[in-house]
Amino acid sequence: MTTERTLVLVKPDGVQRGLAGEIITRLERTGLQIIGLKLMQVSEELASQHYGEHRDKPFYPGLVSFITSSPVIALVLEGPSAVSTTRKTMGATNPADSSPGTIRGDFGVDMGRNLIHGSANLEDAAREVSLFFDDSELTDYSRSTQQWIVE
Ligand code: D4T
Repeated sequence: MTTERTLVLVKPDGVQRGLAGEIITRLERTGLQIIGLKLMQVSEELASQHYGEHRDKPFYPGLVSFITSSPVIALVLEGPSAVSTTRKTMGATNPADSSPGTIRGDFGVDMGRNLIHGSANLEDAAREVSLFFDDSELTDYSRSTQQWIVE
């Protein structure tokens, strides 16, 4: 079993609406382990690096102004299949298409206010984790519950 790391952002709408705890709880309950966490203001520069792949899309300006509009909570989660487990817990990009029981399906109705970001694949995860966190901000620790989470 391969251990993965993924970057999660509780976006400004999640923080402003007081849903950060609920969102983090849902991710934590999967069994994935939080190894980094901080409240931070995303700068224009960081936003443009993070959303570089969307630079030419019509929704890009709105994306950058939204993510820089108010603080986000950034997390690094670690565990088996961390990338896909997080994406499944989040739901589809457009909350209108997200299933009930997912974070976006339960708390969102609009594509531009989809509450949470999670890295799309392992390559993006590695890049995004190092964009948002210094190595010194990530913590290596073991949990006594781990034997009840992973065989
Ligand atoms: P993020 O990156 O926020 O986790 O979302 P996804 O990985 O699920 O989706 P994405 O990269 O394709 O889109 C990034 C971000 O842009 C917004 N968006 C997207 C939008 O406002 N209009 C659009 O048409 C699309 C495709 C929503 C998420």
